[in-house]
Amino acid sequence: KAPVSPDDLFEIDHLLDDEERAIRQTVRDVVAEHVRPHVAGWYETGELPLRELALELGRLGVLGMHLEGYGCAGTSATAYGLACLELEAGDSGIRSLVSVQGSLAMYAIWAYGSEEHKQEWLPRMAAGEAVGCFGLTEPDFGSNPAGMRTVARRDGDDWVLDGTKMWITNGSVAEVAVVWAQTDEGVRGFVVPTATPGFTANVIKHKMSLRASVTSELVLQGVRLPASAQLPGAVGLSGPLGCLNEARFGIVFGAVGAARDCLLTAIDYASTRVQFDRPIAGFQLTQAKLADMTLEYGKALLLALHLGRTKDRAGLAPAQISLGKLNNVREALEIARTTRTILGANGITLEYPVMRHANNLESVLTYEGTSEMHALTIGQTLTGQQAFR
Ligand code: TGC
Ligand code: FAD
Repeated sequence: KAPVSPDDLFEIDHLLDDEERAIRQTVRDVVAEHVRPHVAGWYETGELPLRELALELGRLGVLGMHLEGYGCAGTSATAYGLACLELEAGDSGIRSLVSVQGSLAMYAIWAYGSEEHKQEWLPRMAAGEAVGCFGLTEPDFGSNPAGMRTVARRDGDDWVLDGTKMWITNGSVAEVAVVWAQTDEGVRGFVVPTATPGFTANVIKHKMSLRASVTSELVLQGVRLPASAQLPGAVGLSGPLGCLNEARFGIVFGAVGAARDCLLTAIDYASTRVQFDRPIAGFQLTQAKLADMTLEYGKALLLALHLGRTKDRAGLAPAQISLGKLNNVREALEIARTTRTILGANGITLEYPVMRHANNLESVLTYEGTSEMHALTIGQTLTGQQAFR
């Protein structure tokens, strides 16, 4: 009998409508043409043509695609998730570019910005003509952003920002940074054009993960901004955490894309690699690995689709997003590692996508809330006991 693909085994296509299948195919085609042929090279050199990619992704319409108005497509959350899945099947770094642009920087402006902020930035960001970044993490405050030291002080009508942000995706290429800072009234967000005097961004080098992505340190030294730079709708830590909900949701789907790319690689390789005079796919131990990986892949995809449908119908509580991020990134990483064993020595090279995905997923496990933070969020919801502090 002809082999059946994991998606067909789970009858995934029947769970999607025509528009969702069309969006999925369009993004898959663009990834096949513009990402797959080049991504191993970008990963190896640690350099990627981010500007051209942003414009291509803008033409594709995925930058802020789930937002309404201002040049954004206003698709469902599920459709956005499916796009993230296809992008991350190419590389987590490409999905990161889209997450940070659409779900963090654009979402912050869309949800909390003034009409002037929206008019000024959103259409250009949706088109990929302006790149955004999101500065929450600091050198000494990652999981605990409440402790941030970056400050915004009033000086007459102006704001003056001082501080350092760390591990900021797109930081040194961005035209605009959404920066979170302490004020006398608590945490507030600011729209900072990166050309403002006192703003500098330094590329973080020597990464072993997310190498096809730009990660930077932001230094703000006396960055003077007009009163209008503050995001009027963001009050307290719920401002940045509200943006993280959007980006984490994209990762719930995205991680499944990286897992699929590994699983399909494993099936293909095992079918053609011959040892002891037969394809290794014919050995029971290999089949057990493929079966277990397919189970976890399918369960992760079904969970993502369920969360997508729930978000589109009624919205998601933070702990529900944590369920998806914790499970799907953890299982994707496990699938990448098991695939690596099936590929033997070939698995450690960039000839195959597997080690690249595995290394990327180490970052995905940590950013947007570590797996421990998501476990604690779920634990808090189940027990009513807060165990962070
Ligand atoms: P806590 O006291 O629980 O809450 C403070 C205020 O925030 C509200 N809140 C939320 N609001 C919206 N969405 C959520 N998920 C929320 N969680 C909490 C809460 O109701 C409260 O509101 P209010 O009005 O009473 O003030 O906060 P806490 O300080 O105890 O921290 C909670 C914790 C640990 C869960 C949170 O700090 C956290 O999530 N930490 C992880 C930090 C993180 O994820 N950073 C990510 C940085 S961005 C990034 O990684 C981009 S990677 C690139 C890419 O995406 O590709
Ligand atoms: P820490 O918070 O120091 O945690 C270290 C370990 O301690 C983790 O295992 C953690 O789970 C554990 N831990 C901490 N507190 C507890 C506790 N209470 N209980 C149990 N365990 C605990 N940030 C941005 O703001 N914008 C970006 O664009 C961005 N992009 C990123 C891109 C990459 C490639 C990476 C790697 C990170 C990026 N980040 C970004 C930062 C990311 O969000 C943080 O790395 C993450 O939130 C974790 O913070 P940390 O690295 O300081 O780890």
